[in-house]
Amino acid sequence: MIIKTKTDIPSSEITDPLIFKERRKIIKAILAAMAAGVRISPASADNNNLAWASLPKSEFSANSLTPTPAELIKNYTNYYEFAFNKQDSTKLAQNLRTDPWSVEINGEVEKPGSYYLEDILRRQTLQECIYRFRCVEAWSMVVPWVGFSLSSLLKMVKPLSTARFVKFTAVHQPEIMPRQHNNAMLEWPYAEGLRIDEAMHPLTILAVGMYGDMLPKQNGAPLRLVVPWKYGFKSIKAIVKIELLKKPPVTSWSQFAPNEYGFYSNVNPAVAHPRWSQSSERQLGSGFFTPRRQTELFNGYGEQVASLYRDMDLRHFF
Ligand SMILES: Nc1nc2c(c(=O)[nH]1)N[C@H]1C(S)=C(S)[C@@H](COP(=O)(O)O)O[C@H]1N2
Ligand SMILES: [Mo]
Repeated sequence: MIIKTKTDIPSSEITDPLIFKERRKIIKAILAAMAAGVRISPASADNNNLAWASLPKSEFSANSLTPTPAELIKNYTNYYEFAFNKQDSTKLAQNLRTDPWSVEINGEVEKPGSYYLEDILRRQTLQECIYRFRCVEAWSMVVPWVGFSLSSLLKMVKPLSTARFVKFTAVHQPEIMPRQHNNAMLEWPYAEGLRIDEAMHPLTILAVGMYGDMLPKQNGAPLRLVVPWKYGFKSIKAIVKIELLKKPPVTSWSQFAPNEYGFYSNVNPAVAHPRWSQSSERQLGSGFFTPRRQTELFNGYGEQVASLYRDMDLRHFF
């Protein structure tokens, strides 16, 4: 199977079809090499997690944040292609084949093409990014993602000056995704979007791993977006297409309920969801008596991102 690419990647660097079957291994090896010096940290050994101690840390990884236990992150997932219920979506997501995987990148770029994930990864620097994650349903967690900045991928394909927005499209596989099969709720495939400056912001990453290992399928393997200052639904899982556009894309949730899920959807405690308050959040894994956390504007990343929204009125912001 040959995927045509219009890229400047020398052919020697494009994966040989003979090692096609080894893709998963290659990606694992890339992760491992990045993390040279695996050790088990006493703190996480209880959870059966390997802490890949020397994976370089993103400058935005706050040391003050304690990651939510992996078992919780892995078992409490929103993946509506599979199920509405968080346990069922975790289980059914195991049916997704994530290997081989390629991403089509097109639109307002100099180098459109279909890129194999491992060819993308070879050119990226993986980092550990410990980020807060806030779902619009008012729960939150802290996730130690492994990923690379979206901007460095976009730079690889050279956006044209006409590129003003980026649209992301998730995989469409109704055979294994029951709710796509039934046409339930959203227009499938799941699609999300960012303004180009949001996409180029260094906080915005594409994640391929979590807790120093490959991303679990239910958490969006093999490639998902993470935009930590926006509500979780913007962080689209299982991306197969990235388009650079002149106009704002139609996105699944804002198409479904425009008055509840806006295109921007920046975390904002002052703007209530029509059906519930956004002023506080339940932290996954916190004890019964732990008070809810006060939600912060831009999920606590205001210092980094507030300037992107200088001209906008935060009171009408969703
Ligand atoms: N393709 C796809 N991406 C998705 C979703 C989804 O249903 N399908 N759910 C979103 C929502 S609502 C949230 S809160 C996060 C959840 O990420 P997690 O399951 O890894 O915690 O994924 C987002 N990305
Ligand atoms: Mo969500």
